[in-house]
Amino acid sequence: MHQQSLQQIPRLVVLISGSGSNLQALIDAITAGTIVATIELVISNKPEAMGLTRANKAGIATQVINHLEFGSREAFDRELMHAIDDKQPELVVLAGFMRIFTPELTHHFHGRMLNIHPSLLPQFKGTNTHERAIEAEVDQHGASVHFVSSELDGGPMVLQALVPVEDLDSPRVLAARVLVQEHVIYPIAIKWFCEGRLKLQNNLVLMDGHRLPVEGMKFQS
Ligand code: NHR
Ligand code: GAR
Repeated sequence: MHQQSLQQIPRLVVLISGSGSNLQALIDAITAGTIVATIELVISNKPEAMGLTRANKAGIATQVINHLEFGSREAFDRELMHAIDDKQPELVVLAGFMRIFTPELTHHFHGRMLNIHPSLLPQFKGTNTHERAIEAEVDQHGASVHFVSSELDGGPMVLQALVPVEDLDSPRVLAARVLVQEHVIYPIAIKWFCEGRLKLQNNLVLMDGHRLPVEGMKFQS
């Protein structure tokens, strides 16, 4: 029997900074019934983020916590933690969120915060991943879903999508090709978490009770 029939419907809080197309993919999966969960709140650190409009259209509560209004990362993170904790979510979803967290926040949400990063980690941590992948002339690029830890883009790996780099790719074209795959794998990983199939235990990723390889599962469409 699925966990969902035994327990409450999982509550999610989603953090964004921009377009929110990964948020949209999640909203669509919930609307379609593929994922059984509720998005309790969408938080953006940027007041102008397009993702806020997407949330509003879907009838989801939104909140802006503008990092520019805080004197330190610690103060920003404390406000963020309070806003998230207020909703008591089972899972916090980073969907194009662009502010690095303090260890205090990552420890607080250990095992219940997922991120999608636009590269095949551990390659190309940080920003401008598509430019750097083209510059490095790699054949394979992609996206990675991982649990968030205090090590930037270094937390335990869940699922990776492989995307080919073509000869004449610009960063924009490559980013768009990767984004299509992000919209496939992120809802899958979130679904697994919501069903209680995906867990972090003793800093190891467990899927249906089995340990995953360190590079996570591979997804190729
Ligand atoms: N925080 C921690 N501690 N660990 C992670 O793994 C995190 C994290 C916060 C965000 C997302 C990550 C990504 O997927 C993420 C993972 C922002 C930056 C960054 O350099 C890097 C990685 C990620 C998010 N941010 C700059 C900063 O000073 C600001 C850049 C900007 O505003 O454009 O915070 O890529
Ligand atoms: C996505 O490609 C996501 O992987 C990346 O930003 C884009 C957000 O798109 N995330 C990061 O770079 C995190 N630092 P979206 O707002 O349309 O979901």
